[in-house]
Amino acid sequence: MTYLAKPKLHHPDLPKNSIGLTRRDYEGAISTLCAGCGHDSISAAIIQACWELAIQPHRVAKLSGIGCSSKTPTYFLDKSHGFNSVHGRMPSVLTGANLANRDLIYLGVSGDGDSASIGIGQFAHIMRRGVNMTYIVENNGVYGLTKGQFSATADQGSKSKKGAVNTDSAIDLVSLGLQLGATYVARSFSGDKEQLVPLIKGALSHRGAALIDVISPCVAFNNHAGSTKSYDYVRAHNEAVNRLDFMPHRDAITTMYAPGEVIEVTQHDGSVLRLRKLARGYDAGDRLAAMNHIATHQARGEILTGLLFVQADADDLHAHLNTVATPLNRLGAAELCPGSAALAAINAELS
Ligand SMILES: Cc1ncc(C[n+]2csc(CCOP(=O)(O)OP(=O)(O)O)c2C)c(N)n1
Ligand code: SF4
Ligand SMILES: [Mg+2]
Repeated sequence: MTYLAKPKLHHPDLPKNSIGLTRRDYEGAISTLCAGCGHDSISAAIIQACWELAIQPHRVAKLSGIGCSSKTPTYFLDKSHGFNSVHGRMPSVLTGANLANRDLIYLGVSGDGDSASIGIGQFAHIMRRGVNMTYIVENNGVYGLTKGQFSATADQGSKSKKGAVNTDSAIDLVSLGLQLGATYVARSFSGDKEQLVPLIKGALSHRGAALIDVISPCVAFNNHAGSTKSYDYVRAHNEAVNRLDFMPHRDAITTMYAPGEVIEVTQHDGSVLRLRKLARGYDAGDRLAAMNHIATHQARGEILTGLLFVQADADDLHAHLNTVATPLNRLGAAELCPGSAALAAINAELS
């Protein structure tokens, strides 16, 4: 059985958010992933972020491909819209849904195989088009669901559980996302909820393509010595450039840190990203510097995490295409069919 409903009973005194919902209201079915799988921690972080933001679950559309990671939308937000697509094809389905109804909050969940192997073409185009979404890659360096083959994000020289050495160069998804034009780019670790939850909140409030690459160890096939995606390796090589505090626009903004240590970035919806700098001189507003910084640390075997780049005033695909503001399902016959005179005028322009 792959689907187990959670009992609905819960403690009557569970804390409620500003719309009267408890964390339980953002949960899904009981997970059937392996105990200790990093993906379950990411689901918990998504639940926490949506609860803290007081998002109405029915306003979220969660989309995924195929893989253990792509199964996870079943385990959170069971009152949201969901679409489990084909391996590597989530981005095109998400793009279509977003173009048809811009009023929903789009959450794409994918794996490193799903996004960096079979789906890399789709990944590239959704980033460069600036589709308004949060795109989370649950990155374990292997095809977990099909029993642990190396994926395209496995580091060159890293070892499989059976001892095979990966000879291919790794694709670094945050570098790729930066190069392709994503306007909110972050990396985190499934074992660091304190870092991950605010990063998800910031991404959900960002307008444009928001990518979060989350290193998420696969305990069944990629958590041994020699792997660069194991819990031990990531803990030992994690270098955070900053720590993010997220403040929704309705909260009063108070200054808690000395100037120089903190940068505040106001997003288009009025929410504020407060970045506590950890790396000296790191500027999350400079795309080229971010790419350089990532590559420098990668060469030393370090994994750079935090909010790596943000462009707060970014536009999205709807702005690029100048689409109508009303979702298509709310347009009437008059708007959808302007009549033969208007059609004749358009045809005349083209002749
Ligand atoms: C078109 C197609 N090709 C291959 C497969 C087999 N397949 C299913 S999941 C998967 C890899 C999943 O890896 P990843 O996206 O990294 O997810 P994980 O299980 O590691 O979370 C593969 C190759 C498939 N389902 N569909
Ligand atoms: S096989 Fe790996 S990725 Fe899949 S559920 Fe188990 S630990 Fe997670
Ligand atoms: Mg994987």
